[in-house]
Amino acid sequence: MSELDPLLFVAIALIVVVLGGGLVAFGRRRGGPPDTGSDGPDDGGVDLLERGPTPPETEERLPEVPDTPASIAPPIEAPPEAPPVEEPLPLAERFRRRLTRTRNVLGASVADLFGRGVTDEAWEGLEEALISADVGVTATLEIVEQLRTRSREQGATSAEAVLELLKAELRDALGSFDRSLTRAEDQGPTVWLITGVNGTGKTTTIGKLAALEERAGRTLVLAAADTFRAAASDQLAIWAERTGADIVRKDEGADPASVAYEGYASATEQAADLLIVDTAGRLHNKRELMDELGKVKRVLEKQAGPLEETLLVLDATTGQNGIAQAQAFLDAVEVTGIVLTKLDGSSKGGIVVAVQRELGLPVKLVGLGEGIDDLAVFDPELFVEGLFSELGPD
Ligand SMILES: Nc1nc2c(ncn2[C@@H]2O[C@H](COP(=O)(O)OP(=O)(O)O)[C@@H](O)[C@H]2O)c(=O)[nH]1
Ligand SMILES: [Mg+2]
Repeated sequence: MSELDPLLFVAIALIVVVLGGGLVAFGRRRGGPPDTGSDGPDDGGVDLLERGPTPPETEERLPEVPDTPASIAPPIEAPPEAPPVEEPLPLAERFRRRLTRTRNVLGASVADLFGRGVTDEAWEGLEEALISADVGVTATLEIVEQLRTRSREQGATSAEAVLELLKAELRDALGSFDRSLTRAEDQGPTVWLITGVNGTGKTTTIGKLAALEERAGRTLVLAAADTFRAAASDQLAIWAERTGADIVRKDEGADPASVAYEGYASATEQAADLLIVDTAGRLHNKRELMDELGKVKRVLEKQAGPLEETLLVLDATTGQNGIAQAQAFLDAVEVTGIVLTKLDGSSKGGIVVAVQRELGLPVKLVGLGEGIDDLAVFDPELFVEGLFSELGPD
């Protein structure tokens, strides 16, 4: 008999385990979704929601089931409404984050170079770094020359001291322009004409601008005067929808000037605050480009008088090439300011210095990403800080 005791004990234990397991399974079937993973999330959700009569039980039991598959839980919650990704990052932080690639070229090298003393090699290294960041050869030579003089005068012996002087020099090189976007004084809608080579970011910039303007409570019309491809006006239409702006568009191949014309007429009729005109930027024939852009501008000016802004969009990732391309546009229309896009993806952020210097125009806006909020009024102070912020106190 005594030999049977352990067997009996095992048998009882088995019964308890089996019964217990059954109870848990029963409990799960009643109070929570099965953990087999075979049910899709929808089934689980419906199953739970339909069990109306015993809500308190259901609610109490849910937390008791430790291994409820995560995929089944969401349907109980409200459907995932796209969370407002309002990221109210301060502008300084945005510049800092988005300038990483240029900072890797420029900021890091300043620390490396001057960490071992203010030497001739360090100055040469700085020259190279500035040229790699596309500040431009002439501007670089001038900046470094000035910097050497100043650091001698001020007895700068540390990397930190040189860095402070370099920042001041870059801020000087960026100058103090009025970078605000001009608006019509009183009557008639403000008109901003957006030009630039294809792919530089015109349409995206217009979308971002529309968002800013709508948020500021202004009403606007977008004119899709890039009629070269249907996709171009489709893209603008998507931005119009996203931002709540009105759009005037025509079929592919329509006369861009007539789209601009109708855009202004519509903006006037609606008493909108602003008309932004998108254009095509094909460059295989400069004559054609000049004719087309010139005509769009003339037609608009006939209606509206001098345009408040004619912005030229340049892609920062193309560096010095972008500046060469710009000339065709400057010959075609009188440009009032530059929009420098894709600073976030470029290690050539120094191009801001070169652009202003070589074109004699202010960089008014910069693109810091593809998102709707990734457009900023260019701020030399924040830009320079952003380039070197890893070195300074955080
Ligand atoms: N990373 C980055 N991409 C940009 C920026 N601006 C525009 N883009 C992208 O550049 C591409 C061309 O832009 P689009 O507006 O169509 O250029 P458009 O041909 O001049 O109208 C698109 O993929 C945009 O998302 C920017 O500031 N940063
Ligand atoms: Mg476009």
